[in-house]
Amino acid sequence: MKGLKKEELGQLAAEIRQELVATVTANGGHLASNLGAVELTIALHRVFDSPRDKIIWDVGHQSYVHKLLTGRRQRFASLRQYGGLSGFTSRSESEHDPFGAGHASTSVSAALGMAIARDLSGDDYHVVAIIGDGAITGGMALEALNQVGHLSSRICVILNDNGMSISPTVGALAKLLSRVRFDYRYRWAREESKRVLDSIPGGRWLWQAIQRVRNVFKGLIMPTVLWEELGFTYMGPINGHNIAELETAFTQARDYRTKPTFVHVITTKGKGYLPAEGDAVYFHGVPVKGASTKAIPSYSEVFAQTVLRLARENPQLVAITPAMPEGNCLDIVAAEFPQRVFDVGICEQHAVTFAAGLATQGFIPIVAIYSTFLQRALDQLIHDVCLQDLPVTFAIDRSGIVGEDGKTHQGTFDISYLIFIPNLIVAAPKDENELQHLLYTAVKSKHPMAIRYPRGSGLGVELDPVLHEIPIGKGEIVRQGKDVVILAIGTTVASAFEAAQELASKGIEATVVNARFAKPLDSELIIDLASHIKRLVTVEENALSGGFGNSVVDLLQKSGVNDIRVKSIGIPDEFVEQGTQAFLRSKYSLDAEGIAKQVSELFPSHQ
Ligand SMILES: Cc1ncc(C[n+]2csc(CCOP(=O)(O)OP(=O)(O)O)c2C)c(N)n1
Repeated sequence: MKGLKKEELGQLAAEIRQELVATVTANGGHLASNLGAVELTIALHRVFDSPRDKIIWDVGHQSYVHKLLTGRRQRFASLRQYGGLSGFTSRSESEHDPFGAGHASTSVSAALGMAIARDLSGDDYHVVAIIGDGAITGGMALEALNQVGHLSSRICVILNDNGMSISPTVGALAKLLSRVRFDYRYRWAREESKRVLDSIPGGRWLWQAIQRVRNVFKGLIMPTVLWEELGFTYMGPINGHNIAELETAFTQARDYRTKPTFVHVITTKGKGYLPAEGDAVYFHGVPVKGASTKAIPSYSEVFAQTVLRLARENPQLVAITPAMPEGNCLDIVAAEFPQRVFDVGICEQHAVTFAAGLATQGFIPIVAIYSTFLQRALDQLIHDVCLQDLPVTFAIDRSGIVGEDGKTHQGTFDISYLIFIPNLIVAAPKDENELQHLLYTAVKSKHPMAIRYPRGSGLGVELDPVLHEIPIGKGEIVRQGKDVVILAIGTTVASAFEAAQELASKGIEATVVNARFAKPLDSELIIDLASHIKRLVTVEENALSGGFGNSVVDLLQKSGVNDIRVKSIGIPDEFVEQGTQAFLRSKYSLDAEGIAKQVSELFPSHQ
């Protein structure tokens, strides 16, 4: 590619876009972000020398073009499939991915680490971080920029500014950037005016006078001063779809050796594919072709509809999302209560402590957050919410296996990282109807409570019109049987129930329990059943280490119920690959067939 003539690059960009649209509309994935980064990526690879120079993509969701240009074109059709190319950057996938990602706002920290390592070992490569205007609002990115400015290390930060996170980027920084984008459009107008003035007598003098006045006010009208004050040399704004302009800016940044550089590139999300340009929010992450369009509402939809009902009844109820108002459907609530729904940006830690602050003043905050991203805010959860026993509800979406987003996004750790926290109630509904009752219970509970639910449609059960409280720490028996207890939590209850039907045909009668709460456990029910039935299987879509099953075993040991056989089904000590949810559930024996097989192994005579 480096050898291509300048006039051939437009064709390359067009071919890349064709390939992106063809593959991503089939496999699902981040289409709009990649379409917007085509020219930027081409220019980057023409100016920098990967893998010697380190190119670090923040989040990694916009790295598809980089993958196509760094030897992964042949495998591109396997994007996001089991065993295929990751939808993010991954060190194990290519030497051109010096840092793996999936979660936002890590690139500048990683880049700084590499730059310092380079300097300490006397090497000379370049380190480049490419970060979006959404990801740069994350606290970690700002912490890193702060240290880069302090150390004045030689790194290049490229801001890929398209005005969008998944939704339009929010926050004061976003406003500042949009002023620059405005100025960028203004610059085109200015160039046009110059051309016109140059063509009339006296026009040049008039132009110079206008420029002098403008320069006096430059600091005021150009908010770029911020980056300079932070210790960077600022370049931009650059037209992110003009390869020549990009190459010039990147070359200057590469060759500037005394200070960190900040190149501000303006791009259009979805560029070159009209449907995506028109609806960048939908095309941020498109579903797999042929994905179910069942009329059954998703768990996220039922969650949001319930919040809406509760918000109508209680003016103290507020909802918070760190940058995912579409994903968790809080946009439905925001449409009716714009003042009571807060998109805080990609700022999970802040979201949690912000909720804690609201709770101290008698408000009832619901933090809607994906399981994988709540990992970021563990200390805020412990220190700011639970230690003070503040009534914050955590609606933990995308818990368990999420599918094609893979290792960085699976929500398989939350039970483990929640149940050790004092004061916190941890629940998981067996279906979408129970989700609404648990939410109702949580906002009434006056304590911190976490409710985990999975990605995708509910089971299609009826939704009770009247909400009621569920007794905290109480499970329910959904099927009676004398041979074995299957103690399931969350959506595994439905699969356990189905498994029990299958087992009955083999002559094994199972009691199935919907545990509902991972903390507090329904100790009375569990001890009673275990001491009578003597065979117990726990099922959870969570890591086995520190999970629900572990805590049940612990309970049995502490209660002296020893003479029973216990088996735990869940995720072993590994990161779960990408693949369809159905495939992965089957791989880990979390579907009905797998559960039935695992349970029947406790009955050798019935095999
Ligand atoms: C910690 C974390 N929170 C949320 C997300 C979900 N997420 C993925 S991409 C994205 C938006 C990123 O916006 P930006 O950096 O501007 O990139 P763009 O897609 O607009 O190019 C979000 C919120 C994430 N990956 N990581």
